[in-house]
Amino acid sequence: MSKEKSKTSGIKKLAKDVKLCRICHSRKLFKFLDLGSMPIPNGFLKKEDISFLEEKFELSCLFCESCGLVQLSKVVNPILMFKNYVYVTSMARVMMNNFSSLSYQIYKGYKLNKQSLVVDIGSNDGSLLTFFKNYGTKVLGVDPAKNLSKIALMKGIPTETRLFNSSSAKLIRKKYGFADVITATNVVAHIDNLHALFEGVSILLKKNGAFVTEFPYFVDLFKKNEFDTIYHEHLSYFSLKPWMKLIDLFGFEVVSVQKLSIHGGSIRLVHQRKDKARKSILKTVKYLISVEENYEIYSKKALLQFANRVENMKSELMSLLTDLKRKRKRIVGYGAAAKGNVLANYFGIDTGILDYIVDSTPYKQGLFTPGTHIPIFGESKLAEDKPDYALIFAWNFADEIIEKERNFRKNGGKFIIPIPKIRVL
Ligand code: JHZ
Ligand code: ZN
Repeated sequence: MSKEKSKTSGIKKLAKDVKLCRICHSRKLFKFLDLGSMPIPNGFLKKEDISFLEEKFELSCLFCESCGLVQLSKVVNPILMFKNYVYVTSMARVMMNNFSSLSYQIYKGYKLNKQSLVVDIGSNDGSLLTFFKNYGTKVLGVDPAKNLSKIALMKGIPTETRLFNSSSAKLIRKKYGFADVITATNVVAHIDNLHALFEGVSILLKKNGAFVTEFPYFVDLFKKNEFDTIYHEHLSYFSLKPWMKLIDLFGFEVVSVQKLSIHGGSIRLVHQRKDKARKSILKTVKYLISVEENYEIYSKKALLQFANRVENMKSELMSLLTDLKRKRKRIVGYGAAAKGNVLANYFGIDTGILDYIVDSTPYKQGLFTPGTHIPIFGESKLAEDKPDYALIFAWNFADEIIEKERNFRKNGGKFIIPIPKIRVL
């Protein structure tokens, strides 16, 4: 039997090197973090695929010395990563609450009505658009994942199964008309060609329309050691300074900025086309950029110190886990998060340490983690099996998980939370 992995065999180019900054096109890219090579973090495996060779890709971070954008050194072919996507937004209550607040803010703020069209880029299972639909607006999802578009369609959310760029924007405009609002939550970091994204937004958005985006904020990643959110799907790690440079190129301005706690710390930005008549919030943005500079996220030295902190966390967690194993403790994982696969692969946490991982996502149950091959079960296994420790890979949901699983601790179980610093509760 061939050892070639069937999933990748039809794809011509699996990955390409990043030579130019995707915002300012500078070549002055400084590598400050190298997490080695690992499989794509949502590349969960079926049992029968475990014996096949897994494709591994370099995971390194570059800092653009010209505009300040942090980006990966490799772009893995998006077809490989997103065609059949296992991450389902509606699984997490926190995400749904966030969508509820976003849709309320935009529906009220932009006085949307039943004629208004809201287009969501990277619409996943249609979770965000369901809120807008319930307010009575017209909605359209755009997402390349066939499996997710199907779910969205079943929920009554019309969805175009394709990547968003200038040509799909034209097609959508022709078919559905101009959009009053375009949303893009947790997806801009996935997009290689940011210029094409903004070209598409410019094509599709009404003159006074709003472009709303949310993405994990690099300042939080840096401050809170969230190195495991660095993975192949996330091509860029945005802070405001480079982002402002990008939107300026396309004639947009920020009209609202909010910090959010989701995904370890994110930012929500509302943009409109530049308009002199509008009271500018540039002062606020400038203040936030000065805060970024105070954190030294634009300093090569501070970025190298970040890389050092990651190394220290690796030795600390691994000595805790190996010590527990020496004491014959049974350890499992909680939440087969994509970021958990980065942490496990980089630190070397495999089935020698974890018996299994529990996860609420039906898609992931029965599969095995990429690279480390840890089996995934439903959450109920934790209560049935009563292991001694559960390492929370989905540390961004630690409060929600600990609250839900209070019986685990009542019965003597302990949780290990790896990020921002290692804690045992
Ligand atoms: P979660 C995702 O990363 C993927 P991941 C994506 N690429 C992205 O950009 C970011 O988010 C920002 C499970 N769980 O959401 C569900 C439980 O089992 O932190 C998920 O598998 N029980 C789009 O994958 C995982 O944990 C629970 O009670 O790192 C969490 O993954 C809860 C709350 C979650 O994202
Ligand atoms: Zn740049």
